[in-house]
Amino acid sequence: MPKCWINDQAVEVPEGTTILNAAQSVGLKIPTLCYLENVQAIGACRVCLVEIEGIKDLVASCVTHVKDGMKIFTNNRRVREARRTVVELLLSEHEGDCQTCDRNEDCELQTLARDLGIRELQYTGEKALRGQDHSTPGLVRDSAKCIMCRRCVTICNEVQGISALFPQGRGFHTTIGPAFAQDLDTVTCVQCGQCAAVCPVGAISERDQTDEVWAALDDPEKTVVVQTAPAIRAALGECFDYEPGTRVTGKMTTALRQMGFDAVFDTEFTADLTIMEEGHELLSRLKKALVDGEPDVALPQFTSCSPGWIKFMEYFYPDMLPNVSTCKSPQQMMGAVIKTYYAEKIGKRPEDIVSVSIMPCTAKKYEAGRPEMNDSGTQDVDVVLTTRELGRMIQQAGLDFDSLPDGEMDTPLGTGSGAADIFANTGGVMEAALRTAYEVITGRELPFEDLHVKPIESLDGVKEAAVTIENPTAEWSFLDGVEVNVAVAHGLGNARKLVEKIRSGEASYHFVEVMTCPGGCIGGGGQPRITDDTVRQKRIRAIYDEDESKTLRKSHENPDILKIYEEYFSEPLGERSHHLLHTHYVE
Ligand code: HC1
Repeated sequence: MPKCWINDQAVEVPEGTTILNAAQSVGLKIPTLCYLENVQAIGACRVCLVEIEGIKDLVASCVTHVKDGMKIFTNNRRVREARRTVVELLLSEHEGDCQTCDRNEDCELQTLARDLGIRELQYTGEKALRGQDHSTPGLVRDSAKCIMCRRCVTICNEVQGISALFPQGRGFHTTIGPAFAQDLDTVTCVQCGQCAAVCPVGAISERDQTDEVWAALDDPEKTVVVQTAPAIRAALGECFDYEPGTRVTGKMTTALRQMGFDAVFDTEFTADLTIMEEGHELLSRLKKALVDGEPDVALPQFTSCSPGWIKFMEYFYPDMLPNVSTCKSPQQMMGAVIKTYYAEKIGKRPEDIVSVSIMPCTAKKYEAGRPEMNDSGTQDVDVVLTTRELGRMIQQAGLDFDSLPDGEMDTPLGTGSGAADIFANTGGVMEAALRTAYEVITGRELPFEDLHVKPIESLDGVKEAAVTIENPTAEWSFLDGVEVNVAVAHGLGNARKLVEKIRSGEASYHFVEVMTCPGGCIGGGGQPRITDDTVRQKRIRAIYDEDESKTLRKSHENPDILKIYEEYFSEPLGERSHHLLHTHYVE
């Protein structure tokens, strides 16, 4: 192990460790605007400069490896002045409308300028002409704020494998965006928002729709109903400086009620409904293939709750769309249920209701506006807000989040099982489905410790598990001894690898879960911004804690789910379900 001295402190690190990581390992922070743990280390921003004794020029610590005997200075006068100059030059080019920027007080450049003591701009002059892009429902780009850090380019190309963003032009006139300076809606952008989640400044953000929601809340003629996604409860607290992974379900519910929502519902209710529908859809496909001998049954079945993934399949693998479950996402099932079943219960017409959802995802904004999502006769979900937008609304409402008491969601659409909680984590939809499907087939509980399917719970990009069916009930006897093979991918780059293997026949499964974002929805593009896996892990743990804290941990045992089938849908895959809960996707 090389031993070096960082600011006179002896540090031993494994071979190949960068100076940036070595400093972090002993609690020394070196600022950076372009580094992304495990994803990008390119020394583009030059903010992480350090001095090495005996070397003339300062070096970028994110791309320089520690060598035995190195003497490194991370914060001496020379380093501080160089860093300051780098940031002053970035500020000279940056569109500095900080007071009105949605990243005000949440901007890495602003924070760094403050930390470096920059109080006035040293350099002013010509600014490159760069434009704005409002072409998509999910995202807004303002290139005048871009600092060319390349984080968005790397995440879009190397992690998501979408390749919608590139550096173009040269030198001062370089811009980052879709090829030939087109807008995002002309390229294969799936609006996952991972670019917005890693952008250090306000160059890419979610489309802000908070004003639309305030207008609805102020309209006495409207009943304004809100649903909250599983992943919000593990991350919203970060908007109020809570430790990542603090569960804030109760405070969030109270905040929403105090802001004026007429009813607060849980997307987890329709996550449970999804398991009922999607599980039965899978069993029906298996029956057609194994009993009826139908030749063209599309297997494996792919999950369909993540809208970026759906768009990905439509763009890149349209021939495999029959494999995608016909189930709408839980967000869209809730939208349809609110404007039909719930509307009937409260004696309202669908057009009298404004249905708002709080999602960790920018693609959900796009999903809500898809033409297929109007089965109530009006748009089923009217407005989608991200976790970050909800955080801003709570601040605008003047609520002291910390002192809010815990509230309970409303009935009948506010109850979710532990299986629905874990939808937020990569592997969670699959585990939830197996908890129910195994029990439907055998009458017995999934035979895994604490109901967890451990092989699919990690942050590995592609994961597999197998469950052998033993002693099924008479109805499912054709599955006796069948090993059900499942796979899980998160992040679209991993999804592409998995789909390619399935397509080529190299791998074969019965059921496959894909979530668009790294880590699943807990790492969604609309969540409080993160640049490393530590926060993802904490959110994932918080979600499993929520699941394990419940006695209701299986979707098919949710009493309100049983009730809605009894009162409204009759049975999974029935006629009304077909109309309201399922859809089809187009090439
Ligand atoms: Fe998700 Fe889903 S898990 S897609 O990540 O299936 O966004 O949280 O709400 O719809 O339930 C998102 C989260 C979310 C849906 C559910």
